[in-house]
Amino acid sequence: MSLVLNRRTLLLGAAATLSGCDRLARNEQARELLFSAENFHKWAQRSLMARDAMAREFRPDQISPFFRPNGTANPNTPEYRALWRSGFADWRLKLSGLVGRPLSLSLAQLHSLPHREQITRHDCVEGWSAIGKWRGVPLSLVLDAARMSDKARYLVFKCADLMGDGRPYYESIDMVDAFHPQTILAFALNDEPLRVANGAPLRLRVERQLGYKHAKYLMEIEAVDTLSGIGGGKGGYWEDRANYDWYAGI
Ligand SMILES: Nc1nc2c(c(=O)[nH]1)N[C@H]1C(S)=C(S)[C@@H](COP(=O)(O)O)O[C@H]1N2
Ligand SMILES: [Mo]
Repeated sequence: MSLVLNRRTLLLGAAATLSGCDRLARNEQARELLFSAENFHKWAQRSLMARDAMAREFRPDQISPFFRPNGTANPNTPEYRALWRSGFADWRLKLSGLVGRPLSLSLAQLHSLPHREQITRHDCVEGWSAIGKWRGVPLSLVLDAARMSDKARYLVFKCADLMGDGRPYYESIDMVDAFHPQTILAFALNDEPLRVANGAPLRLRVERQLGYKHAKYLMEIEAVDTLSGIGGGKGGYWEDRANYDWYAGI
């Protein structure tokens, strides 16, 4: 199943289910509250309960002793090596596309934002899984800071690594996953800074999706209204290359 939604269609859906609320909607203050990005995930939760359910979280004693790296274990490009050498001091995460305020965030800035910690199970299509404790910034906070446009339907995650065929790894998610409370930009795994093998300095955790959606080595997040024209047009490296499902919900 693949749902094509933006914030407005979702809110309209939510409003439709709230019959008898017209009077409330006519009130300007209420309207502002309804349409503020800060409150978006709450509304998504009400209108699309299944999509917005929380992924299971585990206890510390259930953490896997080793979180196996998969796919690229080191981007190893000249650009990435230079960033790594400086301890990622010169690395920036760009927020671009359909946003009111494009951002360029340093690791220090991301560290200064509120964090979330979650112990979750990562499931790879190749048939293995691992439980890890992730720490990072809720993606919704960054999207609110960038004043994402109502026209945005997807976020595209651009990575630092090139794959065997020379194409860059990338992924994309819709707004339901973007504003999900467990969707974070993670910079730590098991209480240590993210290792290169697991996506340093920053990776996506999108816990209701299979492993390949969790883009590592993040460089840029672009808000777009269509995925056509990006990469092969199917929304991700493996979607383009091997016909993996774009919607890989678990
Ligand atoms: N940039 C980038 N992100 C990526 C990959 C990759 O090769 N490059 N592999 C994906 C796959 S298939 C999986 S299962 C997970 C593996 O994450 P890990 O290396 O921390 O185990 O990262 C995903 N994100
Ligand atoms: Mo995977």
